[in-house]
Amino acid sequence: MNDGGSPQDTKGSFKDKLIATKQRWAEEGRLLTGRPSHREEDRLPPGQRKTAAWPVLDLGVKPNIPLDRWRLQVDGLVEQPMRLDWAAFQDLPQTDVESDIHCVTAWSRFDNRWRGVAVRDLLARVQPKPEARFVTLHSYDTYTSNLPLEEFAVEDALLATHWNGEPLTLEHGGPMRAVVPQLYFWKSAKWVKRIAFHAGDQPGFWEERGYHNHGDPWREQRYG
Ligand SMILES: Nc1nc2c(c(=O)[nH]1)N[C@H]1C(S)=C(S)[C@@H](COP(=O)(O)O)O[C@H]1N2
Ligand SMILES: [Mo]
Repeated sequence: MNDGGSPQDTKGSFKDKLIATKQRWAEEGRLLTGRPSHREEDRLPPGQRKTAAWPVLDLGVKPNIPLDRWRLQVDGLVEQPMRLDWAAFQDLPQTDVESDIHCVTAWSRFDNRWRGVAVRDLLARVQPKPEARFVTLHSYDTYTSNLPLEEFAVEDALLATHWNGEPLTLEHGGPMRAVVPQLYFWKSAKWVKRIAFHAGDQPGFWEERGYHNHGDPWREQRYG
């Protein structure tokens, strides 16, 4: 007799259960493939929200330096001070890195592809002296920012000339800006003209105006 215990019915009911279970897993998001190793909220520092746009923040001045007049000076407590023109700067090794931007005004922008000169390659050339512990970045718009040398020396800190495959636009700091991704973005000076190494710390533009001297987004060091 062919009743509900037949192999075909058993097979049919087993499949129904499997489908129902898998459907429940899908609703719960289980067994997802292609999931990043970290969840998005793990990449978002406290109090930040993700944006797809890239806002522009500056002091109201966008210094337009023609490349033939552009210079980068690196001085202070270094063994080999340097003054580079654009061609000499281009001759330094070029590095590609990807990093997230965290601005103190609470937006974060993920997955920025930067190209430029790795800070580490610059440090290898100028050789900071043992007493050098802090760095001040000076910009063509008179902006300054300060940071500990060990924060500047991280592996993915860059003197960036390109973003997502294109030359940096003027409004975002072109022709060259610093990118120090593990600190709030105000530390990443745009239009850099001088990098100075010091034994003591000197607060920069925003650090003198109520912003935190260190600026670690993961510890929410916004104001200080
Ligand atoms: N030279 C210079 N660099 C600067 C600034 C500035 O006003 N001048 N603003 C800082 C601030 S507050 C932020 S959030 C970022 C903004 O960079 P963006 O305009 O490319 O987003 O640049 C930082 N670097
Ligand atoms: Mo900012």
